[in-house]
Amino acid sequence: MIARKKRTILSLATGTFLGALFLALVLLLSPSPVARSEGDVLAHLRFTSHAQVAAWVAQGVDVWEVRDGYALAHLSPPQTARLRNAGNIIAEQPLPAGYASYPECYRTFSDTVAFLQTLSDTYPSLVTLYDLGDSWEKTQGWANRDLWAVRITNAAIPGPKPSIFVASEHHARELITPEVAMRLASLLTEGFGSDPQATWLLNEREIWLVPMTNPDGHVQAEHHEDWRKNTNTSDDTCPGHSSPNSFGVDLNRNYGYGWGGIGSSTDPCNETYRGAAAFSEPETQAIRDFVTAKHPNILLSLHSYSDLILYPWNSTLTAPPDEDGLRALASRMARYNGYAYGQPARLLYPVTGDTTDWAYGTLGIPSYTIEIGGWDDGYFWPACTRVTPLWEEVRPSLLYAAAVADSPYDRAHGPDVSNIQVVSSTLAGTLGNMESLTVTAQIYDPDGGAAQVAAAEVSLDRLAPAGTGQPLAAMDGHFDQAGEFVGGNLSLPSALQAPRLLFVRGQDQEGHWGPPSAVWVYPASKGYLSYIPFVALSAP
Ligand code: 0X9
Ligand code: ZN
Repeated sequence: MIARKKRTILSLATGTFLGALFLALVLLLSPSPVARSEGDVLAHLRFTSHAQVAAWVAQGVDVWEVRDGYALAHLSPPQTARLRNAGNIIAEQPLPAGYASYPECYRTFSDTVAFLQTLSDTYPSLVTLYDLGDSWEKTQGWANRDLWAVRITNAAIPGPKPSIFVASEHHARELITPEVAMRLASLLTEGFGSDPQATWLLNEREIWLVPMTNPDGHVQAEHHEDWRKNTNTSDDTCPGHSSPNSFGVDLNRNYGYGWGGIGSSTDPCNETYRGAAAFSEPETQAIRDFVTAKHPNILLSLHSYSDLILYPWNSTLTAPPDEDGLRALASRMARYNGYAYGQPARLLYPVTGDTTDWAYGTLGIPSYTIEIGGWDDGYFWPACTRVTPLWEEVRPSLLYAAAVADSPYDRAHGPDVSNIQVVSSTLAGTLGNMESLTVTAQIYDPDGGAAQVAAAEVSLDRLAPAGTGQPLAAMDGHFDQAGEFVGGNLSLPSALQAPRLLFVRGQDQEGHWGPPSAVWVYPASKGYLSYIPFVALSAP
C-alpha cells in the first residue's frame, strides 16, 4: 500500500554506511569524469534499420538521438574503432561543451524533497506527499532516498476523480524532466482559485507526479556524472565506472512486460542493462505497485531528448489494440509543440522492459514516453536559459492529458473550445434579483479535419458528465461544419455574488465529446477565454 507521508522527511537512515563509503571511494578514486571520457567522441552513425540501432543500444552504445539518416551516439574508443571498421561512422566530434554539467538552476535531490514538502505545507488542501518506496541505495542502508510522489487535487471536492500519473527521470541525466514535473506542480497550485484552467483541473482531476524516479542516479548527476541508470553495484565489474561503462540497472528496461528482449542488454556495464530479472529494482517495484493500486487513467513517462511523443508497442511495429485512440491523443498532445509522435520502432529504436509497455500491456493504461527537447537544446544538460522554454513547450501536452483523463481516447477525437464569452446581467424581479448569462463559444476540430461539430453544452460550477450539460445551439442554425459558433442562455435563480466556473464543451458527429474549456463568470461582467486552450493559463 501507499504510505501517506506525515511530517519529517529528513531523518537519517540507520544501517551501515560502509556501502556508501565504498561507492564514494569508487567515485573519488576514479579519475575525474572529464578524464574518464578521454578519447570518447560523439559520432554520427549511419544505420540501415531501426533494429540495427536497437542492436547497438543492446551492445552498450549510448545512443543520444536518432534522426533521419543517422544516429548520434557517445562512443568509447573501442566502440569507435569497432564501428569505424564496420563503416558506420559518418562523422566524429568531441563531446559537446556542457557535457555532464549540472547547471545550478536544476534542483538537487534534497532541493526536490524540500520543494515537495514546502508545497504540501503551503497548500495542504491541494497537495499530499506520498512515499512510494526506497531507492536501491536505501535498500542497502547506504543513503536515505525515497521515491516521492505528490497528488495534486482540490481535496475539498471528494473523489474519485480521473487521474494522470507523470513519472519523471527514470534516467538520471535527463535533468529537464524533474524540473518539468515541478513546474507543473507550481503552475497548478499557484493558479488554483485564480486561473480557471488550474482551478477546474484541481477540482475535477487528480494529478500525480513523481519528479525523481531515480533518486540515486540523480545524485550521481549532481556530481557532474553522465549518469543514466540507477546505482545498483551488485555486478560492478565495469571499467571506468562512467558512461558508457557504468554500473547500475537501466530502470527503463526493468519493467516486466516483455522483459529481456530487443534493445536491452545482459551486460551489467551497458547503459541499457535490464537487471537480473524483471522488476529486480526497488524503483521499478515502487512504480509498479503504485500504478497497479492507483490505476491512473493516463501515464506519462518523461524523458529527454528528441522532441517525441511515443506510444506502445515499444518493441515492435505491431499495432496496439487501441492504436487509433493512442494515436489521436498523441496527436493532440503534440499539436502545439510539433513533437513527432508514433511508435518508437519507427521513430527511435525498439526496446523491451520499458515503463509504458508494461502500464499499457498489463493494465491497459494509455501510456506515453515524452522525449523533451531537441538536438539544439543542450543534449541532456540544457542550459538554465532553456529550462523555461522547454517547460513551456511541453506544458500544453501535460495540461491536455489532464483535461481528457476522464475518457482519453474519446476526448482526443472530439473538438476543442475557445473564445468563450459570457455576458452576465442582473435582473430585478418581484422575488429578488436573478442573473441571466448569455454564453457564446467556438467549437472546432483542431485538426481542421472533416469531423463536423454535432452538439455543444454548458455547465456551471462543476463539470457535468459529457452529454448531461445544458445544450447550446449552433448560432447559424445548423450543426454542419468542422467549426461552429454556439450560444445559449443560462438563468440563475439569484444574482451572482462571487465568481463561478463555467464550462463549455463540444461533440463531433461521431459522438466524441472533446475536453471542456472553462472561464470565470463575474457579476455583471464578461468571462472571455481568448487564449488557445492548454497553451497558457490566463489571468482571471
Ligand atoms: O531508451 C529509452 O529508454 C528512451 N530514450 S532515452 O533517450 N530517454 O533513454 C526511449 C524509450 C522509448 N521506447 C523506445 N525507444 N522503444
Ligand atoms: Zn530516458
